[in-house]
Amino acid sequence: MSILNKAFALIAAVIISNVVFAQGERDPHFDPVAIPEYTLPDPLTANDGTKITTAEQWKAVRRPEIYKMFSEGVYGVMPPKFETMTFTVENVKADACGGKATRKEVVINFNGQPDGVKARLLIYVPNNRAEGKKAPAFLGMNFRGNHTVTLEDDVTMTDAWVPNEPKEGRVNHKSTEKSRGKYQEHWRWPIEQIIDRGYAPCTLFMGEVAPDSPNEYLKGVAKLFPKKEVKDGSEWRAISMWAWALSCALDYLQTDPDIDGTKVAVIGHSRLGKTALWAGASDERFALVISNESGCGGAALYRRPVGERLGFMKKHFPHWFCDNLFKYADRENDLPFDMHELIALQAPRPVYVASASLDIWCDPKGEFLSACNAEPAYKLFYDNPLGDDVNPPKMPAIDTSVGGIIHYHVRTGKHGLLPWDWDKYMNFADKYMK
Ligand code: GTR
Repeated sequence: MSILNKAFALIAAVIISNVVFAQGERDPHFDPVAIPEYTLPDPLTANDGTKITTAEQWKAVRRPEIYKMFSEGVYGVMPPKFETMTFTVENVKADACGGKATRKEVVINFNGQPDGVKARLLIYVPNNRAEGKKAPAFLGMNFRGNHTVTLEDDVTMTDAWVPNEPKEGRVNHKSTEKSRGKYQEHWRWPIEQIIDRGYAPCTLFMGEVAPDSPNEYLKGVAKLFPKKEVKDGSEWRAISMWAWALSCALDYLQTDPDIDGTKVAVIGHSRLGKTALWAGASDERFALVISNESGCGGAALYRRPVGERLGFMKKHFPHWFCDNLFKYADRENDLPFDMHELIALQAPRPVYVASASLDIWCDPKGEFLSACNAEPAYKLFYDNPLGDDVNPPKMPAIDTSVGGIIHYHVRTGKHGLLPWDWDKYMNFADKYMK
């Protein structure tokens, strides 16, 4: 080895060991080289061995089979929605964001009872629209409350449980005035950027639906349902509750006179990216689905032992997934499905999967391969769903948005949903939602 090569090797070792060190408990699975061979389940082989060759067979036979595996084996079974659900529009402001948008808050009362569980949907409709034209929309949850994603000081502050962070104005699990507009830099909803592109940003706080804590998550919409007596490991958990609420929010959006309810994209980052994929799979009315760095339990393939693994999730996030999934902790290769089939469930709708170059925890390559391996299902509907510029297993160049109706990018940098990502999502949406 030349001196120069030795120097490079040393620098690489230092960088890798720093990443490992920084990841603490996440160390054991950070190993960019040792990926054993694996075979992905074929999305087009039905449970009885039949080969699926047409879109009709996919819709009637295979899609329901795959959906059932994810429902009973990953996120838990969602109950039906209440026919008595109500929506009340409040706090309307016609000249929000310097006149660019009309803001409204919609109180969703999930069972319509006076003491029912409620969540507020925050909506900004762009004012600059052609006469009578309804706006396409992006719907997704936020991490810390609607009042944290906007600088407007009259948006209702959530009184739901929040994780403590005194520096950001969250104490005793409650939000304070100090938390207004303090949305985490990397989890952002760039409201004006979205409005300027002609889309309506629509968001609700995950904690009003199911607080994001193993000890608290049953204190949201779960309260509305009787406890199941027979437990078979498929009971719904927080991600299913969040996805269920997104579908309730879509019910409202389809009635809003200013929104085009047939053009609503569902989007989410990280744990909410897992949620967006599950919401898209569960409610086919979503016109387009976006997974931003959803990682393990989202787009990333379980069969690649890179980044987060099921054993870690079982310990830290037992309230996200149903118990049946955790039976596969440390034996992910035995799973009867893999996450490319969750992407396949989005077919034939446009789907965008994205990663960040330093976000090893989410396994960018696993997310990319998952998107690519959803292709057989999309091929039942389109000639060239991946487009000409995607050549799996080779990762596309960094900071390049690639693909066809299945789209992908890996952005430079860390875990986060940045304006750059939004720009690419809106370029993609422009093709299908305008
Ligand atoms: C991490 C978790 C990931 C991801 C992320 C997030 O701690 O391990 O699966 O969901 O949180 O949501 O930001």
